[in-house]
Amino acid sequence: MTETASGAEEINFDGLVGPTHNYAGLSEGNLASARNANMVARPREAALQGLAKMQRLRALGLSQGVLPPHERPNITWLRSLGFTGSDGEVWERAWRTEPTIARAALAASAMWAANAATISPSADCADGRLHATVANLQTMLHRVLEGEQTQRTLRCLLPDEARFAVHPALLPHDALSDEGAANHMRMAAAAGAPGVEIFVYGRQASEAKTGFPARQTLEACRAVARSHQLDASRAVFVKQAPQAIDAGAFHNDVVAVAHEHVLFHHEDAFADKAALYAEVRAKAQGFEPVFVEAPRGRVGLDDAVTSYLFNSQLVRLPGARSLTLVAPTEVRENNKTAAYVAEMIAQPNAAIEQVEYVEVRESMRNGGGPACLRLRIVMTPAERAAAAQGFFLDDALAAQLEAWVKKHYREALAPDDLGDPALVGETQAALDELTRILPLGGGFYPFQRIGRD
Ligand code: SUG
Repeated sequence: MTETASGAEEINFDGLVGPTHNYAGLSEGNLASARNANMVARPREAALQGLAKMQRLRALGLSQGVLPPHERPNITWLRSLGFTGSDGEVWERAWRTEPTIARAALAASAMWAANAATISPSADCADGRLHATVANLQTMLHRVLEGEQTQRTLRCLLPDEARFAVHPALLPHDALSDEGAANHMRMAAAAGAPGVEIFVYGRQASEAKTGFPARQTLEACRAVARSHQLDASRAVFVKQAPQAIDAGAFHNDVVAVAHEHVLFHHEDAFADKAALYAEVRAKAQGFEPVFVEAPRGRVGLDDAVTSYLFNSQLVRLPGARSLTLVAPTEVRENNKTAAYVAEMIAQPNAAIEQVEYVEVRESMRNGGGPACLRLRIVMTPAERAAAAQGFFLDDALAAQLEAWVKKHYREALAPDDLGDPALVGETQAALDELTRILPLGGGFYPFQRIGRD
C-alpha cells in the first residue's frame, strides 16, 4: 500500500527542464554526457518529454509535483567573477574568454531533481519533522551552482518550519561530497511507516582516488543522517562497488532503486551485498525486505548503464498488488534488458509485476533517466496541506507549463548557438513569466532583483 493509516504518500517532484538544455560533455564518469558532447540539443522537446512523463504518472493515479528550472546562464555568478556590462555583454564575454566557466553557467542540470536534496520523511526523524538537506553537488563545477536556488525552492515548497526542516547544503568540499537522493534509498512497510534509510557512498574522505569520480562520501552521508535525526537502528551506510562507478554508474540510482519493501538492483551495485541484505533485514520494522537482483550474466553493467534499467521509478499504482517499474524506452530497445524485464514481471508473485515505458530521450542523452528527473518527498496529509499548493501538478498547471514551454523554448540549440547574447534575454523572459505560473514570487530569480547597468 502506498497509503498507511496516516495516509502518507510518496510524491514525485520533477525538475522542469530549463530553456538552456544542451550537451556540453561536462560530467566526467557520466558516459552519456561524454558521448553526446556537442550534439544539437532540443530544449523544447526535452521539456515537453519531462512534462509528458509527469502527466503519465498522474494518469496512472499518482500525485506529482514540479520544481522550477534555475537561472541560466547564471549571470550573477559570472558577475561575481568580474564580468561587467549588460547581461547580454556579460554572457558574450564569458563565452568568448572563459569557455569552461561559461559552459558551467549555462547547464540546465537542475532538471535532475534526484540530485537536489536528500529527503527523510517525518516518520523517520526524531523531531517528527520532514527533513531535507540540499545537495552540495561539489564534484562538478556546473552542479555546485545549484544549491543556492534549490534551497530557496525547497523553502518555498516547504514553508512551515514547525513541520519542515530544510537544511542548507553541506560545505562544498571534497570530504563532504553530496549528491542528494540519487545516492539514498528508503525501504518501509508503507510510505508513512518508519523506514530503513540506505545511504550509498562511493568513498571515504581519506581514500585515495582512482578511476571515475566517486561523488558521494561516507562523511557526507553520516552528516545528513545526523542532521535529519535518524535513529541509528534504522540507518544503513553502504559502499557502492568501485567497478560500478568505473563502468559509468556515477550515482547509485544508475544501478539500484527501492520502494516500500522492494530493492531492485544490479548484482554489481554494492561493494558488499551480503552485508547490506543482512543489515536491512535486521533493521526493517514491520516488513520483510525483498531484494530483486539482476544478475550480471543477464544484464551486464554496460547494459545497465546504457539502458538505465535501474534508473526507473518504482511505484505502487492505486490498488495494485505489486509494484510497477516506470522505465525509459531505452530499456525496451536493448535486447538484454527488454528480455530481462519481460521475464522478471512474468514471475509468479513477482514483486515488480508491470512495466511502463516513458520517453525522456533528451535527458537520457545527458545521463538522466526517469528516476534522475524526480525528487521523492513522502508527505502526510497534514504536510501536503502545509506545502505550497502551486507546485502540485494538475491538468490546468500542466497545460499552462506546456504553453509556456512552447512560447519560450528554442526548438534546437547547437553548440554554435550557445554564445548568442540573445539567449540571455530569452531565458530571462521565460523565467520571469514562470514566477507567475509557479508560486515563486517576484524576485525569485536574481535577474529580477538586481537593477543592472
Ligand atoms: O550530474 N548530467 C548529470 C546527470 C545527473 C543524473 N542524475 C542522477 N543519476 N540522479 C550529471 O552528471 C551532464 C551535463 C552536460 O554534459 O551538458 C550532466 O550534468
